[in-house]
This record gives sequence, C-alpha cells and structure tokens, in this order.
Amino acid sequence: MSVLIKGGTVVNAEQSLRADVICDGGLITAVGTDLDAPSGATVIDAGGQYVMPGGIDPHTHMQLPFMGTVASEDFESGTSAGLAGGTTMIIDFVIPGPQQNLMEAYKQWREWAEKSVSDYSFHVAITWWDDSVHDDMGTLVRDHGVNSFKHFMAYKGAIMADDEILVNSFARSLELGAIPTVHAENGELVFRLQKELFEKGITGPEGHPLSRPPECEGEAANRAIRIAEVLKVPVYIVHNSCRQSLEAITRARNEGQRVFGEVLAGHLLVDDSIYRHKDFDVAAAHVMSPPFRSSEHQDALWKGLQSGNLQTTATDHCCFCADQKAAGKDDFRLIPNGTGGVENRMEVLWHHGVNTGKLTMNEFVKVTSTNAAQIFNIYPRKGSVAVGADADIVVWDPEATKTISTKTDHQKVDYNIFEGMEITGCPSHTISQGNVVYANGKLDVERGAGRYIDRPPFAPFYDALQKQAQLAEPVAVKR
Ligand code: DUC
Ligand code: ZN
Ligand code: ZN
Repeated sequence: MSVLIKGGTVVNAEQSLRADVICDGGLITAVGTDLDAPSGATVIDAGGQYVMPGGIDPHTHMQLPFMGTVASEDFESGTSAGLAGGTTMIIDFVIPGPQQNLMEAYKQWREWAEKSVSDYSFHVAITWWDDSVHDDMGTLVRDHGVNSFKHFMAYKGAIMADDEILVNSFARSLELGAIPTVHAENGELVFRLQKELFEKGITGPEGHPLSRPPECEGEAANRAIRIAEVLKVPVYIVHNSCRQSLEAITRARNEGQRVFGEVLAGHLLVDDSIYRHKDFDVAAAHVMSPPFRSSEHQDALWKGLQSGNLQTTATDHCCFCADQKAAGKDDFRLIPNGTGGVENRMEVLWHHGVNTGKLTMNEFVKVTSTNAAQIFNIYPRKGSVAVGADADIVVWDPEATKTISTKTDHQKVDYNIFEGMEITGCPSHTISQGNVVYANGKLDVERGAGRYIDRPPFAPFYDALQKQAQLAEPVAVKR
C-alpha cells in the first residue's frame, strides 16, 4: 500500500516545514514539495494539519498479571487504542515473578504480544538475582534486541529489587551496553507506612497516597542515580511524579551524569484530591503508583519537561476495571495499582502543553516520540518523519475538538482518568507501517500486524564508559 500525505506541515523534533510525504512498502520514501501520488496511492489531504512521527509510549503494561489479577487491556486492544490516539509504538515490560527464569518470562510475553496491531518492544524487569539472571541478560541483549532492564524499588515481598539486585544488574547492564531503568519508591518505607495507616483505621483509597509520600520517591530516585554514578552507567527513571525525584535528576544532570527522566500524562494533569472522592470506585480507579500528587508537584513536572530535565512522556497504561479494583474495598493495599491513558497521552499533552505555550510543536514531538526513540536506540527508524524511517506517522488536526470519555474511547477499561476533559487538537489519521489504520474516528487494524522491534545495545558509547571505569581502577600501595 502506498500513501501520499499532501499539503501538510511536517513537524519533526528539529524543524517544521511544508512538505508532502510518500509512504511505500512500510517506509517513508519521499518528503518534499509538490510530490505526485504513486499509482493507486491513498491520498490524505493534510491541509492545515501537522504531519508528525507517530507517538512512542515507552511505558505500558498490557495484560499484566499483577496483584492477584490481570490487566484488562490486552496487546490487541491496547495497541488499537494507542493507534486511535496517534501512538504507533509501545515499549511494554516483561516482568518475571520472583525466581522465574528470565527467558521463560520473555517468551511468554512475546507470545502474548503476537496479537498486537502496532509495533512494540520490551524492557525486561530484573526481580531477583543469580548466575542464570546474569547470563540471560546477556542472551537478551545479544540475541533478542533488549537494551533496557527495569527495576522496581517498591512492591516488597513481590517484585521489589533491593540494593544488591540493583548493583548487580546495573553493573551487568553496563557490561552489555544496556540501560537500567527504575521505578523509584522506597519499598521498605511504603510497606511500613501502609501498615501503620491501616492499623490506624485508614482502610480506603485515601491511604494510598499517604503511604507513598514524595520523599519515598525522591530517596529512591537519588539512590538509584547514585548507584548508577558509582558504576558509571546511564540510568532512566520512569514515571517521576514529584519535585523530589525531579530534583535528584536535575542535580545529577547538572553534574554531567547521564540520567534520563520520564513523566506520565496523568502525573502532569490529575491531582491527588481524587483519592478523597466519596465514591470508592472513582477513588480506586485512580490508584496507581507512584500516586497522583498535588499541583505543586504538577507545576514542577511541567517545568522539568520544559527545561529538558525530563525527556519522555508515557502513560504506565495498566488497566483494571471496577470489579478488579473492588479487591481492595476494605484495604487500600489490595487495590490493583494501575490506570490507563495510552489513547489520550498525545492529545492531552498537545492541549495542555502546546495550546498553552508550555511546549513548542517540535518539543511536543521530542517528548512524545523522538526522545524515547533516541534514548532506547531505535532512532531514526522511529521518532522521525524522514526518508528511510518506518512509516509510522500521525496527521494532527490542531482545530479538532473532543471531550474525552470512556463512552467513546477505545480503551478496555471502565474508567478514563481524563474523563470529561475538553481538548483541542487530536489525530485525524494514524499511519502504521505505511498503512492507514485510523482515519476520522474509525480504526482499521489487523490483529497480529504489529512487529517486535529489536533495540540494539549502546555500542560503541558504552565501550568508552567501560574504559573510563577501568581507568579509575585503584592502585594498591606496595608495603
Ligand atoms: N505502577 C502501577 O500503578 N501499575 C503497574 C506497575 C506500577 O509500577
Ligand atoms: Zn512503576
Ligand atoms: Zn509501570
């Protein structure tokens, strides 16, 4: 299938220009003025619209088995919802259970993801440690296109990585040319605070944010960053929700450390008063970790995005319906953690970022697509409207308006955390692998059309880091 996108303004991270775009054989084959349509091409009139790289959501959890249940959104429905919102690739997570063989978990997730309708890739979580984990990390990087490993510093007694695991895995990541990523919350403190609150009779969702204060996140972010500093490995902190973790990142970046930070659309826009909602279902629908925070933190996060200290936006899309959230009716600790948003990330970012003047259009492209492609080493195949890149494109209508609602979205969850939000600017068309998969409100997707995207290791840059680590070898004093 070939497609000509005619008369639009191409917006990339580095520049905007009036140009037509031709997609053929799954790739972008021409970007230029007054291009003629190849015979049989579908022509999209992009007059008055922006032609941008499809979004990359670097943090989703489709059909994740978690807290005694399984996330309601699967890889087919979740990637479909993503395409409806202009997101053409997700990076999801393989999360082995404690002691579960890494390769076995990886194969399981690959099988689950085969039904994806858009491209996808996987970070792999390190939830325990022994020689087999060390060796499997090597196999994953060398033979399976994995270049990032995730560490949960929270979820004690389940998937939490303690300092010993962090140190082993960060050091191994450097050896392999992979980047460690962390969910930064001090799991010991969260565990203790949860228990104290529950014993004081705080059993409802209001206990959730109280048990996970910003200080717990700031401490963990700083610890992960300092471990990475000592081991000389870059590090990526997922879903920063508060000023404290942003400050840890900013401080380290100012010192020249290679630290990256992600922020969720939800953390920018939803505030923590929701946890005190009278209706349990509404409050519980917002339970995710780290929790939504006050406006002080939201303001800081926007500034982090504007200053470039936070580089990527994501959703942590991990959906649970009301009947699943009800598991924690009498004990907030049992409410499955997770919220959606893969369909809405780009439009809420555009509305609250570009329309308010907080972000330029080029910065919007950076934080929704290009930076993730660069950090996770798939640029310029992804994250760019350029000849030779994958034809993953969103045609953006800046005048279109809509009211976000679970009644009209495509996400497989019964509550939308942006419910009722009126936005201006959303996709008119989404093109995935050169096919028009979403046009004027209608999806046209094929189960299984999504491809697993290999992400190569970070050589030769890491070779230099390793050499630096060797140069710093101490010399014993001869006595
Ligand atoms: N946080 C969530 O809210 N859900 C899934 C995992 C996570 O870290
Ligand atoms: Zn997390
Ligand atoms: Zn997550």
